Amino acid sequence: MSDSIRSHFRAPIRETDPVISAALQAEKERQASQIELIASENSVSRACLDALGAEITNKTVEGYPGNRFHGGADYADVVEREAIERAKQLFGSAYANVQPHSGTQANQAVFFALLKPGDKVMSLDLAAGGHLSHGAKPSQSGRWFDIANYTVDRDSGVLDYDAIAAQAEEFGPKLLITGGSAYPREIDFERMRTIASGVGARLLVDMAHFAGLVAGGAHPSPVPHADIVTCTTTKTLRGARGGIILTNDDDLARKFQPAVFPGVQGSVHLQVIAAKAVCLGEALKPEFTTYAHKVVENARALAAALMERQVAVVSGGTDTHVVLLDLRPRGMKGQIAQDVLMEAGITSNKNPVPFDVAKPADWSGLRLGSSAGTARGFSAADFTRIGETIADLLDNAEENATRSDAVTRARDVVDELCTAHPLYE
Ligand code: DSN
Repeated sequence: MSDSIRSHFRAPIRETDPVISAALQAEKERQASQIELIASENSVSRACLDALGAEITNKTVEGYPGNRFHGGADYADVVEREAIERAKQLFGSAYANVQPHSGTQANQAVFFALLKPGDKVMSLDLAAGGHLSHGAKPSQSGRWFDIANYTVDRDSGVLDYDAIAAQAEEFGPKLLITGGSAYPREIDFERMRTIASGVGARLLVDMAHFAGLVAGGAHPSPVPHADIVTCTTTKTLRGARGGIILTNDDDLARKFQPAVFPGVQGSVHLQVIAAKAVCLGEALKPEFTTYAHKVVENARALAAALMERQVAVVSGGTDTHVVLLDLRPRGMKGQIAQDVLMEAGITSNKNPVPFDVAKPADWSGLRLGSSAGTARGFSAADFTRIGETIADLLDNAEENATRSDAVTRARDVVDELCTAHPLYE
């Protein structure tokens, strides 16, 4: 074997590519030393990371288990079949497609299977917590389909089902979508089913954010009520980046197979399918039920600590992992809040609040989430402390005289909590 071939198969990245290796190492250290509150993030298991770095990444397959376009697919089939069976078992659905590369592509495949360009779709407004792939103007779904958005009640910040029913009656959507990226409350799936059926629409529930809570029994399941459920495996499900489509309807299942491949995707990312199988397997274990309940308990502790310090929380609390701060009463932009938290080592993201302006730089919200902190072992008391620390940062964010002391105080809390709860070796 030549030196160059030996090196190709054996030399670690730290020897072959110092630039990328250093960035990966720095990112690992960043995650270990910062408190991660971005609601769409989590910390996957060592086993998930192992799957993502496995040699199965070399394998090209198209099609589905038992019916591939390429040879040598025996182990690919084992992995994908296992992922499918685990997803079906975990969520109690008759069909699962685990190939979508992301939640957006899962939704794109559903659109491709059920709709023609110009068809009517009704979904939750982005500012009220919806998702880009549900018909936002800059996305393909917003360009190719006739979209109407429903929103939340202006006073309570929660969905107004009577208003949604009236709007659906008037608009007549072919597809009604609920779920999204920042709606913090439980959705009445039964009511949404009734509204969809009343106007002859299919109901799609995008549970990308709360799928892990459903898996762990900490949130009602949309699966018995929706025609289609999509999700990612990333967020509360604590796994690899990627999407899943679920349905109990055989006709829809038959449409989703060709809609994913070759409809909107090509070959399968098998290393990701393996990691999805791993995280779905983890979510089937009793420990995951404990984790999911703690995620909600911790988010509630975070929201309560913030509200105690006069930080407004959209809808007055949370039923999930999401805590959405409304900074309008403080006259503060989300970007300012994101920046001061970041300076202290707390990662979050600016977000619109319901009825907010369209321009991201002027959004008035800050989205927080408890999934990643809970994964590393933070307790409700820790989240109370994090809430108090964030309130202190927000109180001083725009005060030149006191900002840097507040950041120093917060950095001490972050260091203490991160040191007490290490991540990977
Ligand atoms: N939808 C984006 C978010 O919630 O942050 C990415 O998953």
